[in-house]
Amino acid sequence: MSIAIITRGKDLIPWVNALKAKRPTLDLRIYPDDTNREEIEFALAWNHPLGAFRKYPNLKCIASMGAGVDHILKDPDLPEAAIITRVTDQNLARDMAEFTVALVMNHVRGLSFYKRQEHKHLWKPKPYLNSSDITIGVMGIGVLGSYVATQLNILGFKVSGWARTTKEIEHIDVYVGQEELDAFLGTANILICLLPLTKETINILNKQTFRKLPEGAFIINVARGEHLVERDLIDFIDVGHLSGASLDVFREEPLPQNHPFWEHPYINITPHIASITNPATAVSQILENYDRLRNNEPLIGAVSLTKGY
Ligand code: OXD
Repeated sequence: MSIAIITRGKDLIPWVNALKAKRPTLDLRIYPDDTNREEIEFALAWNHPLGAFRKYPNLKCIASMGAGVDHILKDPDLPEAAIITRVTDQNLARDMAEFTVALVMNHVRGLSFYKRQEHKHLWKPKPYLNSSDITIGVMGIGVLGSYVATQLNILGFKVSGWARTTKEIEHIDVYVGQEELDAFLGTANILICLLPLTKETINILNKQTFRKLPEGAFIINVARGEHLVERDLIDFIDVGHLSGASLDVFREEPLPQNHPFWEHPYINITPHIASITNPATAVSQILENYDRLRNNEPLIGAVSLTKGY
């Protein structure tokens, strides 16, 4: 068996090195320079050219090179027989938790506020809230979201989660489904989006959602740019209902030079770096799945096509 890597615009050197270091005999092919595509049953993919999988008539597994699979599922021409997997590496959850904690603390302790004051040479302390006075709502409590929620709770925040189906997470109030969305939003002083991108969650950060948040709520989006209706965010910050946002993901990446988010005083931008898959650790799961596929065993991180994650 051989593995094909099918991507666009990704630096493949660390991936090839990590795969070769773990499995020196691996027969690795890189699209579009590969031949004999009928030999390929296992593909690694990130942001592939749509339709490319169809060129591999015997594909049995398409493994995402990250936690998200929306870039694969948006292909209308997916081979029906292929199982799709995503990286569930515990390092991704740790990195995401560290990053969201940094964003939450930046907001809670007013670091961006003081940065703006610093530019004006202003020395004006303002009162601040303690973690126990703040409720953080985490939308999406899968592998990443539940870890993030737990870490924030350890810091003393009240944390609630919103999920599609019931989940038990110690110390976290879990709200379920559309019926409990309003109740979940009603208490969230900080709303963190960690949802998978599906047809149910696209544009979920919109004016209806923002309206239900308490006055002064803060938005953190570390999931996908398509979750957010950008104009609604700006409007709700500008009228003062939201206090601001930290965004790591955007509908268009890199964020276009003339985008209003760049100049907005209450919006912090980072370039999609919340939690970056480390090839050195992710390849262990990928090679494990490669072996499992050969042995007809269930794959780790297999995605449900109906749920979309
Ligand atoms: C991912 C990402 O899905 O980097 O892994 O966004």
